[in-house]
Amino acid sequence: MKVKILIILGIFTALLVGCQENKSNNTPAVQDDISEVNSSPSKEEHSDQELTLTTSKVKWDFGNDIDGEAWTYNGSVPGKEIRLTEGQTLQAKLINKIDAPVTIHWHGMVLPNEMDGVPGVTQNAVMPGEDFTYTFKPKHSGTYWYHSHQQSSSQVDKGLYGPLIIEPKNKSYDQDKVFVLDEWLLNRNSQNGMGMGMGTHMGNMMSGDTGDMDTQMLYNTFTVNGKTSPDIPPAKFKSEERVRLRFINAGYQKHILSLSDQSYKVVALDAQPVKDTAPTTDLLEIAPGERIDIEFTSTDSEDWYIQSMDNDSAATDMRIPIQIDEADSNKAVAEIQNRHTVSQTFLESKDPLFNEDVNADKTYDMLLGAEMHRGRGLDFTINQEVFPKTPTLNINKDDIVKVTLSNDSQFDHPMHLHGHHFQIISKNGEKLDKPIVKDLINVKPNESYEIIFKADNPGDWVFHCHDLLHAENGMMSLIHYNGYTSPVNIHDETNKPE
Ligand SMILES: [Cu+2]
Repeated sequence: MKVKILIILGIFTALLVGCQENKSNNTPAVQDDISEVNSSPSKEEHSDQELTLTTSKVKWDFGNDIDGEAWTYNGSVPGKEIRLTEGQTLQAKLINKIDAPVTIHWHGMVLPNEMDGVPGVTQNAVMPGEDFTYTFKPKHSGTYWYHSHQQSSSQVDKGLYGPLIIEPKNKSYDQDKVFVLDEWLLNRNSQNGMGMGMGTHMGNMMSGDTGDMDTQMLYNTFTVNGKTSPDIPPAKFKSEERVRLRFINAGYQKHILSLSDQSYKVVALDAQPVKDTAPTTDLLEIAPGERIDIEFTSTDSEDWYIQSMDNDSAATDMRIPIQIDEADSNKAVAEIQNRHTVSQTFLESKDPLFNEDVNADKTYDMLLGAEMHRGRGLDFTINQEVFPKTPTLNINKDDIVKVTLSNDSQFDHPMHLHGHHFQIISKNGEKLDKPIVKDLINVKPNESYEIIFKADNPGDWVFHCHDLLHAENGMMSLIHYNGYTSPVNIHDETNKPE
């Protein structure tokens, strides 16, 4: 099957490059009704949370009469939802019961380098039958997730991921739900996945947004918390409840979500709180690896859906029923027309890293490219090289580092920096007047961004595209703190950090 995919992908990318030249049976993992409002601080608040994450292969029930093999943490897709309160330390023992080496990367977390879970960079991959204990104390509340970083394009694709939520000490909401989005290539009874992909995505090509077309063509099923519609369990709210929804994109293509006529506020991006904004009914666009938190007060109108507005035949799979207590049960799929997507550059982080213009000690230009190679398919490059030949950014502790990301390809590149937050300071050469702090920025074709961060967490860190298929095919680089010596060897052949 993979050969077939590569051939079709090859044909398709040749087309695009040409254009350019002319110009499982399981219980649901995510808990319901987790938070209690105004609960008094529990005794456990400052104690450690110890847990075990055991990898296993399962036959997973995706819903809608579709099943298939998944690789899991603790037997479910997504893996166990981990919740801590600010101030708690997490101690997670990974036990590997799969016949392949694995790790856990704690996506978005600022933590000590040796806990970052990148094989060959921060640790050796955890071999079958072995274990590794990760211990760290999260610095900031927010929405995070965890996933394997060993051959991650394949292992995350198979389901080795889960949500990690750090709750603030004072909550502003009554209900808190996590939705982890993903795409799969599955055997669907009445449909031929690959054929369907090629045909329907041509429509997308015509509409102009082709940024993740290469990846879209590989999948035929969308899931939310491991389930596909109509088997995504409803989220149930009471009228007048304050609701927080946390969206995590664990897949490799961006998703556009409509919240029907429910007006809401974006309250956090990549776990960074944003300043209060006017409520909106705009569409939410969430890039691979990204997290967006929203809040709203549920009203006693009729039931509704959160639904994918992706120009993709699998969009109807991604439809989350919202049930309001005592509402008319006239659930209808709303017609959503002419809505914009929320522009992140209009939002403002509550806690900027830098309050004023600062001079960078180090600057680095990262040119993101794609190059066709006969026999090998498409390389995704940084400054015309593929990892591990991509240039390493050598920095000193306490440097202020400015990176200019420029996308010279026809594909989206959601670039993710490990171990640090960065502040976006300009888009397409224009300075942003509102600071935005993130750990991932989706750089679309022909876009450029300047980002800036403080080198305050010594180690070796990867900076890579979170379309993990792109990372696998080269789009990854290292940030190295001068004087730091990694305890592990990237050239050890069992370690596959991409
Ligand atoms: Cu990419």
